[in-house]
Amino acid sequence: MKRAFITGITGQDGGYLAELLLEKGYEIYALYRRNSNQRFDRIKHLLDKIHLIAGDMTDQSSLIDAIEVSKPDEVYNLAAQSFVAVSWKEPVFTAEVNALGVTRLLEAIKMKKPDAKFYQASTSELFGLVQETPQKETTSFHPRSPYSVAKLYGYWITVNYRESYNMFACNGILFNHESPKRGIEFVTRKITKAVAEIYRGEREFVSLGNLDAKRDWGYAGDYVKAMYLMLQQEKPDDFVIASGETHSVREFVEKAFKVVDIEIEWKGQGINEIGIDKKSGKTIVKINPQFFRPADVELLLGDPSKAKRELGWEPEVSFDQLVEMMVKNDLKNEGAESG
Ligand code: NAP
Ligand code: G4F
Repeated sequence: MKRAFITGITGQDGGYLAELLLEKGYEIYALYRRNSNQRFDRIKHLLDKIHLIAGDMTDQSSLIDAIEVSKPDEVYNLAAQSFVAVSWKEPVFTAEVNALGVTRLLEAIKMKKPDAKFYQASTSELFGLVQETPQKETTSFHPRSPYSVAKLYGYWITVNYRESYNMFACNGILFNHESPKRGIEFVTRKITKAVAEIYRGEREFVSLGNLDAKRDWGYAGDYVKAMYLMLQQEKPDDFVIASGETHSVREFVEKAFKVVDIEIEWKGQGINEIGIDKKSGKTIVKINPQFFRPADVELLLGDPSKAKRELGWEPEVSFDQLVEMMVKNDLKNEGAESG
C-alpha cells in the first residue's frame, strides 16, 4: 500500500486530494496545526480514515518527525497562508510558511525519506504582471504580492532540490480553482454565499473590490487529479494546470445571480459603480475600496496543453457548471432552494 503525506489537509484542496488518494488505496498521513478552536469541517468524513500528525510549517522538528513517522512514498505540500490580500498585512509570516516552510519540508524529506516524491503547490500568482498571454511553463514570472513573492521562492527551492539532490520534486503551477469548500474570504465563495443570502432576504447587498480582474477559474476536484498525476510520471517536472478560459469577477457575479433568476444592471463608474436587480430595482452589489489591493493581478489565462499532452489531464467541470454548483450548495447549506 502506498503512503502519502499531505500538508494543508484542513484546507479546500486537502480534503479533495485525500478523498482521491483514499479511493486509490493510499494510506494517508496528514499534518494539522493545533488550534484552540480546532476546525476539521472539510474533512469530518475522513477523520477515521487518515492519520493526523500535529505540526507546523514554521517548526522544523515537527516536519522531521512527521516524515519519520509517515515514511511517505509521496508528499503533497498544500499548506500555505493562501489568502493574497492578507499577505500585505502579514508579509513576514506569509514568507515563513510559503517560502521557508517549503525548504523545511524538503530538508525533512532529504534527511528522513529522500526517495519520496514531492509536490509543491505553486500558483498562477507567480505570473502576476503577466509577460505573455496565455501563461505557460516557459512564461517569465513577475509576482505582485508578498504571497506570490514567497511562493516564487517555494517554486525555485523545489527546482533547486531536484537539481541539487536529484529529488523527485515537482511544481504544479495551478490557476485559481474553486468549489463549495472554498474559503469564504475568496471572491467566488464570497459571491455565491452572498447570492444565497440575498435570495433568501437575509441581506441586502454584497460589497466587492476590483470587478474587472480576470481569472482562469476551474474546479478543485479536477485540479487535485493533476497533482496526483504529476507524481506518477517517470521524471519530475513542472506543469501549468488551468482551464484555458478567463472570466472577470463581474462575469462571475452576473452568472451567480442568474442561477437564482436575478439579472443585474450596472450603473455608475469606479468606486461609485453599483449593481441593481433589474426586477426589483434594489442595489445588490456595491464597491468598497477596502477590497482593492495595493497591487492586483489583472489578467490570468493559463495554457494547460503540456498537462494534457504529458499527463493526459483535462478539466471536466466548466465555468458555468462551477458557478452553478457553488451557488446551489450555498442555497442548500442554508436550507433554501434555487428559484
Ligand atoms: P486553503 O484552503 O487556504 O488551505 C490552506 C491550508 O494550509 C490549511 O489546511 C491551513 O491549515 C494550512 N496551513 C496554513 N498555515 C500553516 C502552517 N503554518 N503550518 C501548517 N499548515 C498550515 O488553501 P487551498 O485553496 O486548499 O490551496 C492549497 C494550496 O494550493 C495552497 O498552498 C495555496 O497557496 C495553493 N494554491 C491554491 C490555489 C487555489 O486557487 N485554491 C491556486 C494555486 C495555488 P489551517 O486550517 O490550520 O489554517
Ligand atoms: O478570490 P481571490 O481572493 O483569489 P486570488 O487573489 O486570485 O488568489 C487565489 O488564487 C491564486 C491562484 O492564482 C492562489 F495562489 C491563491 O492562494 C488564492 O487561492 O481574488 C480574485 C480576484 C482578485 O483580483 C481580487 O482583487 O478577485 C478580486 N476581488 C474583487 N473583489 C476580490 C474582491 N477578492 C476578494 N477576495 N474579495 C473581494 O471582495
